[in-house]
Amino acid sequence: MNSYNSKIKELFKEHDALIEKENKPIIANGWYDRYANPILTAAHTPIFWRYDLNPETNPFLIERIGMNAVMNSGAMKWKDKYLLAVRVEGADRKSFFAIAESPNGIDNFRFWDYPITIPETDDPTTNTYDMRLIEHEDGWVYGVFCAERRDPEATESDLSSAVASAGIARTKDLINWDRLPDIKSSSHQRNVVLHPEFVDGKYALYTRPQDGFIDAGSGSGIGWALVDDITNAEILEEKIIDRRYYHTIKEVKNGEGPAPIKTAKGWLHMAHGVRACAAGLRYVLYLYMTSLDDPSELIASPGGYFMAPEGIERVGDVSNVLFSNGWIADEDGKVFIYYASSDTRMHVATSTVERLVDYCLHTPEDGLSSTASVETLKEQIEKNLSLLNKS
Ligand code: M1P
Repeated sequence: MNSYNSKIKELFKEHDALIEKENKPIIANGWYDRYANPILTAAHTPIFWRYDLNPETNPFLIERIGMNAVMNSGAMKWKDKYLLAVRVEGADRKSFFAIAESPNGIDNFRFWDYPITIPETDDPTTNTYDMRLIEHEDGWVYGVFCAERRDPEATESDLSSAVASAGIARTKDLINWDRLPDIKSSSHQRNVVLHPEFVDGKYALYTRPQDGFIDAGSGSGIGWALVDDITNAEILEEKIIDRRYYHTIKEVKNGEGPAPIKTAKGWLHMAHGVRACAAGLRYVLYLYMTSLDDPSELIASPGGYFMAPEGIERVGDVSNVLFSNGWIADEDGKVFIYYASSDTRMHVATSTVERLVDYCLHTPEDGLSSTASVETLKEQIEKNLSLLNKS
C-alpha cells in the first residue's frame, strides 16, 4: 500500500514538473517568437483522467483511459487567465473539449478537473472538434465546432464517409453550455467561425463550404454569411472573401482560424492554407485583413505563409500540419498565437498587433507566378541597393 501510494505521489510529481516547466522564446524572425516547449501534450492531461487510482481496482497502477493527442484549441482571456478550449483526442479516436488555463499564456497550462459536457442535439454526433471561442457582443461566449457524423448515404461497408457540419453551443461561465441547433448548410461545413460583432444587426459567420468531407470541390475558399437568428442558424447566401488559387499555399483548401482581432487598420485574420505535395497535404498558417466598415471586404493579403511546421512540429499523427483556431490579444497589444503541430500537441507563439498588421500591410501579395515573384524581389533589391550605395 505504501509503495502504491508513493508511486502515485511520483506520478503527480512528474506531472507537476511537466506542467510547471518554464517556457522560453527560441526564434525571433521579427514576425513572432516561437517557444522552446509545447504548451500542452497528451501527457499534460490530468493523472486522475487516465489512471484509476484505487489499488483494489487497478493493482498494477496502469493507465485505464488513454489520451492520444491534444491539439486545435480555441482561446480567450477569462478572469485574467489565458484559457484554451483544447481538443483532446482519446486513444479511442474520439475528440472532446476541455479547458486548460495558464497564468501567463506561455506555460503552466493546467486542465480543469472535468472536460466540457456539450449537450447533444436530436441527431447525435460521433465526433466533435476544433472549437472556436468567441466572446460575442450579445453577451454570450460561443463555441463553434465541427460536428461530425457518419454519412447516412454511405454503403454498409463504407465506414469512413462522414458529413461535417458546424455545431454551436453557448455559455456564460464556460462550465454550463447550451447547445443550439447545428448550423444548417447545403455543403459540408468545417472551420466555421462567428464574427464577434453584429453586422447590419445580424450575426455573421465565416464559413468553408466543401463538396465533400475532405475535398473542397467547388468550394472556392473562406466564405461569409449573415444570419438573423443564431438559435436557428442557416447559411443561405455565401460570399467567398478569401479565395483559393492554383499553385499557392492554399490551393487545395483553406479555413478561417480563430475569430479575427479588431485593430485600428482593419480586422486581422489568421487562417490555414493547404497544398498538396508528394508527402501528402501540407497545412500552414497565413494572415489576411478585412475592412472595418465591411468585414467581408479583403484589404490585405500578404503572399505565402506566416508560419509553417518546423523541426519536431513536422512530425505527428498527421505530419506536416500547423493548425490554429485560437489567439488572444492582450490590452497592451501583445498577441498569443496558439497553434497545434501535426495534430499532436499545442504550442504558443507571441507577437504584437502592431507587428502583425505591419506584416499584413507590407508583405507583398502573391503574384501567382515565378516571373511575378522575381519582379517583386527585384524591386526590393533595387531599392535596397540604391539605399546601400548612398551610405
Ligand atoms: O489533419 C489536419 C486538419 O484537417 C482538418 O482541417 P481541414 O478541414 O481544413 O482539412 C481538420 O480535421 C483539422 O482538425 C485537422 O487538424
